[in-house]
Order: sequence, then structure tokens, then C-alpha cells
Amino acid sequence: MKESGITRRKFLIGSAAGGASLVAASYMGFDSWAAQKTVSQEVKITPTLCDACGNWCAINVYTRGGRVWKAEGNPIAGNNMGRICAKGHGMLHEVYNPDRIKSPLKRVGPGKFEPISWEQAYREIGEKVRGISEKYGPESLFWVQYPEGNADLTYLFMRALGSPNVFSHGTTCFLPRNIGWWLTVGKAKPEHDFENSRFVLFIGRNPAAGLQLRQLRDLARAADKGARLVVVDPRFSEAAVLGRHWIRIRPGTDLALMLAMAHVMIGEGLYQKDFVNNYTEGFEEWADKVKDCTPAWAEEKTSIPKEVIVKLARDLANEAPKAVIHRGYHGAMGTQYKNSLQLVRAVACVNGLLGNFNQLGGLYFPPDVKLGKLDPEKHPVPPVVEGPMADGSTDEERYPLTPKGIGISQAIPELALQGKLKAGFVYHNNPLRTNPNPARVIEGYRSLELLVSFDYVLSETASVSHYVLPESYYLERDDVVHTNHCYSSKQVAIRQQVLKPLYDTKPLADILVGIAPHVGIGKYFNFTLEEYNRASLAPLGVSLESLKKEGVIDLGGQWKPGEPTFATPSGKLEFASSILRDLGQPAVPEWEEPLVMPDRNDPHSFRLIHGKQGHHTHARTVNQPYLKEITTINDWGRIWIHPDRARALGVKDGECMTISSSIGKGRARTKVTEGIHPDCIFLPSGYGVFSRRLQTGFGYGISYNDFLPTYFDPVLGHIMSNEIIVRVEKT
Ligand SMILES: Nc1nc2c(c(=O)[nH]1)N[C@H]1C(S)=C(S)[C@@H](COP(=O)(O)OP(=O)(O)OC[C@H]3O[C@@H](n4cnc5c(=O)[nH]c(N)nc54)[C@H](O)[C@@H]3O)O[C@H]1N2
Ligand SMILES: Nc1nc2c(c(=O)[nH]1)N[C@H]1C(S)=C(S)[C@@H](COP(=O)(O)OP(=O)(O)OC[C@H]3O[C@@H](n4cnc5c(=O)[nH]c(N)nc54)[C@H](O)[C@@H]3O)O[C@H]1N2
Ligand code: SF4
Ligand SMILES: [Mo]
Repeated sequence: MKESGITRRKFLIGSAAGGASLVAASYMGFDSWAAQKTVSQEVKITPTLCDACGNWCAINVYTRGGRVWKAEGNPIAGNNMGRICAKGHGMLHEVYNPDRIKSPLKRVGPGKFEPISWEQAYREIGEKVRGISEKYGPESLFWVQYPEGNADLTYLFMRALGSPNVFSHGTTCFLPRNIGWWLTVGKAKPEHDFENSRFVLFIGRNPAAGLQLRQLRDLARAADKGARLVVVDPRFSEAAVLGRHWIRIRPGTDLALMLAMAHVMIGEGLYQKDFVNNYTEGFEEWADKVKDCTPAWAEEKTSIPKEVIVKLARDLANEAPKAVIHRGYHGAMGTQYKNSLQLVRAVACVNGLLGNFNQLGGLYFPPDVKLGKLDPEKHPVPPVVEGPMADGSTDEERYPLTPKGIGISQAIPELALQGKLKAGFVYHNNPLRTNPNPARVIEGYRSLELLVSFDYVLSETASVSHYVLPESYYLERDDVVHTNHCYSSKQVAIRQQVLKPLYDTKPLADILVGIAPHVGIGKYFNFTLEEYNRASLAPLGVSLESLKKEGVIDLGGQWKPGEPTFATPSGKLEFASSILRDLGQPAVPEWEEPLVMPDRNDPHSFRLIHGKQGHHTHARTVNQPYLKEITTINDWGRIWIHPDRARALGVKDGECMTISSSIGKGRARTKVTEGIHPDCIFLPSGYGVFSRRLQTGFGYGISYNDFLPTYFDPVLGHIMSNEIIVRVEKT
């Protein structure tokens, strides 16, 4: 065990001593354990949905003597198939975290909060929202959230208030990935039939740490059956360990690799001709475009030897149609680069050359589940808000491809400072940590006349809010019915209460019903969550009681291979996109330079890249002692740098480096490793907690956002989080 960080022994000593900094006894110190032994040992199993990340895995939670004991994955759930990850286990115990907010809070001074009643919170927030709306118009109100689950309720709330401004994490997570696929095949998220694949290629996707448990299971099965899993990444990621084939690429250049692979596949006639002839549009135009994208050209861009590119293209094509390039998520194809949209288009098109749509071992479109709605006779629906969003994202001229209802959340601070936004609600989201340029985010959010956060702890954002409303922890509440994603069949699932709330907290639905009459929208919130859920389930012929008993119910409609269909304007896979052409954008995927490149003559110049670790979610789990301990025991908070570059800087493994950009400066210990491209340094993305109210996580590590200016991709508006060159020095 390393000396750095908190060892388990120190952790336990801290616990026994009741050390505040170690979130002690309530995590089950010896005394409480001994006391437990004397109370009831009744074991109860409740099916519910994990909320430790956005995957909504179905789990069965065991309580013993009324305390959470453990959880197991629900085997029939399509997106986890009985699995549960370290975060899922660790975050169960957060319900007992002493950092939790125990009642509604009102800020009475910098960093100072006083507990208030729900009634007072509803009344005061209601009055303020009403006043601000009357004075500046409802378009001065906004809501920002992690948009899963209860999103329907929050859209309803904002619609009732008359505001179009609902923001999600889209521009910091996935936006180009969704739009690129939608343009090419008409749907944002095709699924993969990995179990039957013979060859899977990952372009900036690391499913062994950016977890989706079903994918991981299916990939492991494919690997067992002899499939090749090849990972293209600037660093030797966990997926590269799983796949045993790593192709090291210069960050920001995957588009060149894709174009060169298309060049080889088309030039050597290695594409699926029947598929291309029958189901695609614009092949000749793209073939013409990639004529000059030779492997030698791509070698220059990517630093991948041309022989490797040729072999990769041939090997992949040889296994078609049981060959697939992963659809991508956050890394490379997400919101990281200026050329991410072109990259996603190119990936979708190379999948088209492989002809793998609706084929075994390829890609398919998961079946949709359509839920019911409350009876509008009894529960009036507010009128649709026609006006534009304050960030310009609904402006057809400026962001014609950015869909409604996602928003460009990194614009909020600026809009607040300009006085265009006056009051905000932050739900299950922490923009002070997860948006670029935290100093500016703080300034912007602080300038609001009213900021209300819904959280279960005093996150950085909650800490600067005027009111903090504690949503019950996920183990303590019911949520809206969920149509789980990531599936090959239709399923519905439900998150339900495992424990009675430990403190004076409430589920979101109850909070909205509580505030609504105070802002004059009570008539739109005249329902209970139970009524809402019953109405959702009605068309499915599933009762709420049976769903609560099972946790997940499979409705059939299993995906089957067959004729592919595409929801594009042409009804085909569009190598050439008519939508892009009409917008004056490149109709077929073509090379686009990244926004920035490090200076190869300057030993201090690096691109800063980042990524997930399997035991942390975004910026929020490092306050969980067991999960933080995984980091400290393994010394996994370090920043990766290539040995040649480290030598040039005179930095040795484990020593400190200072990193600076135009907006920030920070220090981190190094991991000197061959497993990273020399052009970049890599920072794991979970660390850098700066809320003192998160006692375990506080002060550990740094965050990429601290170095990243507020960018807006010119086409979609995403943050381009890896388009940042930093200066690195030995500390
Ligand atoms: N454990 C865990 N699992 C999660 C989450 C979590 O927070 N924690 N979050 C969920 C969510 S919301 C998301 S968005 C997904 C994210 O899932 P991923 O997209 O897989 O996650 P990342 O780690 O951001 O990026 C993947 C890889 O991209 C690499 N990369 C960076 N730049 C480039 C490049 O230019 N080219 C290539 N080829 N690779 C590059 C990084 O080194 C990294 O290994 O994970 C989901 N699952
Ligand atoms: N530093 C950093 N920034 C990132 C990322 C990263 O990995 N690191 N990832 C990027 C990506 S891919 C994404 S998707 C976004 C995610 O962006 P966010 O959604 O802002 O990320 P989280 O860190 O998950 O923050 C969620 C917040 O919800 C709170 N929360 C947890 N459980 C509950 C609950 O039951 N109810 C309520 N009301 N609140 C709860 C947490 O305490 C936390 O404050 O961030 C992006 N930005
Ligand atoms: S992947 Fe892990 S943390 Fe995310 S929902 Fe599933 S079990 Fe929970
Ligand atoms: Mo994400």
C-alpha cells in the first residue's frame, strides 16, 4: 500500500476517532456495527435503479435491519444484465454520508447556510420567481440538469413558467456524436450486436472505464469467441487492455484515419457492394473525396504508420458485415474537438462501407417504448413556449443543427452577466465543476438574482446558490417510469424507495408540486408521481404494482437482423448529406484540422486530454470514501506523460509538474508511461473538488476544466474540451 493518500488503516483509525475529515462513523464504524447486531436482522430486497451514473442499471438492493447492506444487478435488465460496477456499490453508502444536506437551506452569507422549512422555501422561492418573471419576463428564467429520468417533469415546470430555457449537459458530453449519426442514418444512437461481432474498432471510446455494463459484457463474450477488439486512442486505455490491440494516435486526428481507411476499402473494392448499391446515397461523391486521403497522407496527420492503416482497413473489411466501429460517446466523437462532427460522420460512413446495419455482429436501432400521458382533461397541459432560447441554440441561422431542448449550457454564465438570465434552477448537475472555466462560471452564476440548486450534498454549485433543496437520495425515492436505453428489446423499469428518507428531503416531483402554487402554476401540477407513473404505464398493459415487484419488465419486441431502414431525407445511409449540403457544410466527410496543435519545437507545449476512470462518475464520486480510496491506494490521480517528453522536462515518475493555460494553473504528480502519445498529457477527469462541504473529496487532484477557456464550436456550440494547449514544467 502506498504512503500517499489515505490507506485503509488510516481510514479506519480516522473512523474510530470520529474524524470529521474521514466521513466516519455513519459509514459503519465499530460502534454502530455493534449496535446493529442487537437490532433486527431482517433482510429485505427491493428492486430499483442505480443513480450513481447515467446508465440506470437495474439493481436489487438488500437492506438488513433497515440499513443498506449490498446490491446485486438485476439479471433481466437489458443494459446491465445482472452486473453492477464499483461506483454502483460505493455510492450505495452515500446515503449515510454526513456531508448530506438534511433540510432545505437558505444562504445567509458567503458559504453560510441556515436550515429552513419546506413551506418557507416554497414561499420565498415562489415569490422571487414570480417577481423576476414579472419584471424581466419568463425568458429570464432557466433550468439546467443532467437530463435523464425526471426530465419530463422539469420541462413541464419550465413550460408552465413560460420559459424556453432548459439546458442539459449535451454540449459537454455527446452532442456531435448524436448529430453526426442522425445526419447519416436518421437516428442518434444505433446499438451494437457485439456478441456476434468478429472485429470491433474503438475510436476514442473506452467502454472499460466509461462504463456501459451491457456493452462490456458483450465485448468480453466476443473476445472469448475470438473476436478482435482494436482500440485507437492516444493512450493505452483500459479498453486497450481488454482488447489487447492498441493503436496510438495523435489526438484530434482520427478523422484522417477514417478517411484513409475509406480510401483503402474503396480503392481495393473491399466494401459491401450490395449494401452500398441498395441502401446508401452519395457513394461516388465520397469515393471521389477520399481519393487523395492516402495512408501516407494520414500517417503524417495521425502518426500511425501507413502499413498499420492499410492492415486495419483490410482486416476490418474482411470480417464485414460482422465488423463494427463503435458509435462513440464522449472521447473524440463527443464534445472534444472541432472536427468531432466530421469524425462521427466518417465513422458512420465507414460502418456503411462495412454494410453492418441490421446485421448480426453489426449495428441496429433499438426498439422504442412509447409511454402514456396524464389525461389532459383532468391535468391541463401548459402551452408550448415558442420563443427562442437565450443562448441562441434555437436560432436556425446560427445553430441550425443543434436540436431544441439541449441548449448550450456553457453560455449560461455569460448570459447571466449580460443580464439576459436572472434566475436559475440547477438539478442533478454541477456546472461549477463540470463546465469549462470555473472562475467565469462562478462569476456568472453568482450574478444571478436567484439560484436554486437541487442536490443531496453542498456541491460547488449548491454552495453558491441562494437556496438548496435536498432531493431525497435515490435509495429514498420513487422516480418517473424509465424506458431503459441500451437495449435489444423493449423494457420498462422503475426507481423506487428502498429506505424511508433519513432526513427532511423530498423527491423532485413533490418539490415541484410544492413550489408550483407559489408561482401561479399550481393547476399544471395537480397530480402525484404515482398518478403520473400509472398514466405512463397504461398503454403498456403493465401495472405499477407489478413493475415495482419486478423492477424491470421486458415487453418483447426483440431486435432481429434483417433489411435495414434509415430515417434520413433519402431513406438511405447518406454518405452525402442533403441537410449539410443545404447548409453550405461539407456534404461528404472530409478532412478538417483540429482547432489547435501543440508546438512541436517547444518542449513545454502539450495538448491536454482527459478521460473517465471505471470507479468514478464525472466530478461527483470522489467524495465517496471507498471510491476515493481506490484512487489513493492505486495512486490513480496522476497525470500521464510520455518518457521522452518527461526526460526533456527533467521530470521523473511521481514528481510534480505545473500545468498552465491562458486561464488556469495547477499542479499534479506524474505517471511517466509509454502508454501515451508524446503530443499530449492525460488527466483523469474525476478530481479537483473545491467545495469544502465535500470533506473526503476536497482538495484532491485537479480538473481539465480549470485550464479550458469557454469555447463554442462554430457549427454545434459544444465545448471542444480537448482543443487546449497547455504549458508544462517541472514544479
Ligand atoms: N466509470 C464511468 N463510466 C461512465 C461515466 C463516468 O463518469 N464514469 N460517464 C458516462 C458518460 S456520461 C459518458 S459521456 C461516457 C464516456 O465514455 P467515453 O467516451 O468512453 O469516455 P472518455 O474517457 O471521455 O473518452 C474515451 C477515450 O477517448 C480518448 N481520447 C481523447 N482524445 C482522443 C482522440 O483525439 N482520439 C482518440 N482516438 N481517442 C481520444 C481518451 O484517452 C479516453 O480513453 O461514459 C459513461 N460511463
Ligand atoms: N471535471 C469534469 N467535468 C465533466 C466531466 C468529467 O468527467 N469531469 N464529464 C463531462 C460529461 S461526459 C458529462 S455527461 C457532464 C456531467 O455533468 P454533471 O451532471 O454536472 O456531472 P456530475 O459530476 O455527475 O454532477 C451531478 C451533480 O448531481 C448531484 N447529485 C447526485 N445524486 C443526486 C440526486 O439524487 N439528486 C440530485 N438532485 N442531485 C444529485 C451530485 O452531487 C452532483 O453535484 O460533465 C462533463 N464535464
Ligand atoms: S454503470 Fe455502475 S454506477 Fe452506472 S448505473 Fe450501472 S451500476 Fe450504477
Ligand atoms: Mo457524458
